[in-house]
Amino acid sequence: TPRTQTYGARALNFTNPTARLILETIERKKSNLAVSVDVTKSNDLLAIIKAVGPYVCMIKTHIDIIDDFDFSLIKQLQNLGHEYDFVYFEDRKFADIGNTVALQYAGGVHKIASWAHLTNAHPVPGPSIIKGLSSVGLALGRGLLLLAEMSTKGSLAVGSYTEEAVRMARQHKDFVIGFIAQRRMDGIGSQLHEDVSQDDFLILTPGIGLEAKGDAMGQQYRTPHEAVFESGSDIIIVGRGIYGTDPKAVDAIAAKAERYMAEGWAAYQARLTH
Ligand code: 6AU
Repeated sequence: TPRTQTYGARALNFTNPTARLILETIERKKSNLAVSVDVTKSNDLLAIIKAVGPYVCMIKTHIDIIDDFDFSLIKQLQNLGHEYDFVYFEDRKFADIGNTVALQYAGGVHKIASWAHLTNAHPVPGPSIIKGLSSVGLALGRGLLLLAEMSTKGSLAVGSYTEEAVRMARQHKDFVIGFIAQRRMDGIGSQLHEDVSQDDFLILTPGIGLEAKGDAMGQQYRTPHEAVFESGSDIIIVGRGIYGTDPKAVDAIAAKAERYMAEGWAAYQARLTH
């Protein structure tokens, strides 16, 4: 099963080019760490990416929180992506009808589909949201994650909602490559007549921290070991646990990234041999 296959071997389980690129990048860099850089100044964003670049397979952005955004930032991001060999995940959390999300994904100020390998969507509108986003992203080789679960206290994405999200993904495997979730979704959302034994989805898990247990606004943290070894997650998403409160402290930020990378990789290796 995917849980005990190497990242490199799992690349062959996917036809989507972004899924393959992510798995190959993880294998090459021996890092299943994605750093979420939720800062509001372009210069801070670039400085943090340079500091953590060697240790990550992926950088996650919220491009709409950048106060001084100018599209020239995108070229700089892409250059860093090539220099340090990682992919971009724009955490846009689309949640509207197909026609609207297609416009939001392709255009506006940020033109997300033109540069982000990966983005995500809430399954709340139903399959039409996948249709809308794939009308833009599929031909570009992009990938989509569905938010099957959330890390926050009191999340409504549980039970049959999570199951339906997985079912939606199974019906659109060319474009939906995985989930934002707290655990593997294997076996969930399968119906008796479907052969799901060959199904592989990437599980990206936010809400990861080694020190804090949560924040003042409902975020909840688990350790890399809990996520990757116990719950079978594939990629840990770490934000404030790495960049802390001072975006200028780049040496400390690099050291933290190295530590999370090591923890994430050790948990994966333990999972493989267990
Ligand atoms: O490590 P943090 O708490 O500083 O940041 C976590 C990041 C934030 C959230 O917007 C995002 O992960 N996130 C998501 C994603 C990635 O979709 C889902 C979720 O359930 N919880 C969560 O924190 O940028």
